[in-house]
Amino acid sequence: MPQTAHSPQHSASAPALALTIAGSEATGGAGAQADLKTFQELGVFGIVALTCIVSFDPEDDWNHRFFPVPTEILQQQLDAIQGDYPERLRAVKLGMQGSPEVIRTSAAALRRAAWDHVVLDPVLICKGQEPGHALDTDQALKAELLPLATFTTPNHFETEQLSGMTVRSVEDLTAAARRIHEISGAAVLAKGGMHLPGPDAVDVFVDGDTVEVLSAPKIGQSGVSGAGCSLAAAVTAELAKGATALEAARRAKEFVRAGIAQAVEGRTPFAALWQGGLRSA
Ligand code: PXL
Repeated sequence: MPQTAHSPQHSASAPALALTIAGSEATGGAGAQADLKTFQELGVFGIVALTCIVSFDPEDDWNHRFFPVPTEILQQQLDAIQGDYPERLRAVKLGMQGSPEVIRTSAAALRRAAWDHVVLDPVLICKGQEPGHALDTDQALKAELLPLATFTTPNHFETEQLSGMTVRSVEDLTAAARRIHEISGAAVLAKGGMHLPGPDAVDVFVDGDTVEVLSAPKIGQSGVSGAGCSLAAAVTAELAKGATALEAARRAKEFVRAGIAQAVEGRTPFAALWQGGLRSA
């Protein structure tokens, strides 16, 4: 390969790198847009391989319209990225995959390289997808991606699905997070969000013998778009910079709390998290 003026030395202040393999969400609340903004905000050089394009439909109650990126095109993106940074890229986040074929393509790319951190946001359903199709996607995600994850961030629904347990309390959430940790070997940050009763938004972190309940007052009455994506992206960014899994979970929760407090209102039913929340907190 030809040497260029800027290879092969990297300055000591060069940023850490992080890749997200995720979908586009056009209004800028969720998906790859949220991931990239989060990476940038936390001082990490962000890279995207796009899996699908989601556009909410203003004429149909903002339901999701979903267009999958053909797997050859995802492969081309991954080839470019992995060819460019064969050694430096050690942290990846997996967001919405959307189909079993995309999951297999992502899993194969992950197996081709050595990773320090594989953060799985196990996005299981997206409105606008066929239920049968979504079930295949769920099974492929469990079979192909969960075993590769070093950290996973399931929401309430995904925690129930992945653990096979019902979650109605913090104790249930803890038991389910432990189960997912046993199945996957990954650090687990299971999110109660707005789904558990009480004044606080409670998440449970489980890794080996460490169990920590992370709690912060709920803000508003409904969820905010991009909260799950930004949380997992913030975990990925902090891990890429060298944080421990527990430190990454704590900082990510703080990042998301500040972003929800200053969410951006539009016409969709959910406001969008502002990734700059900590700057003006
Ligand atoms: O929040 C889950 C999510 C992830 N990725 C994309 C999305 C959504 C939800 O709308 O559109 C691309």
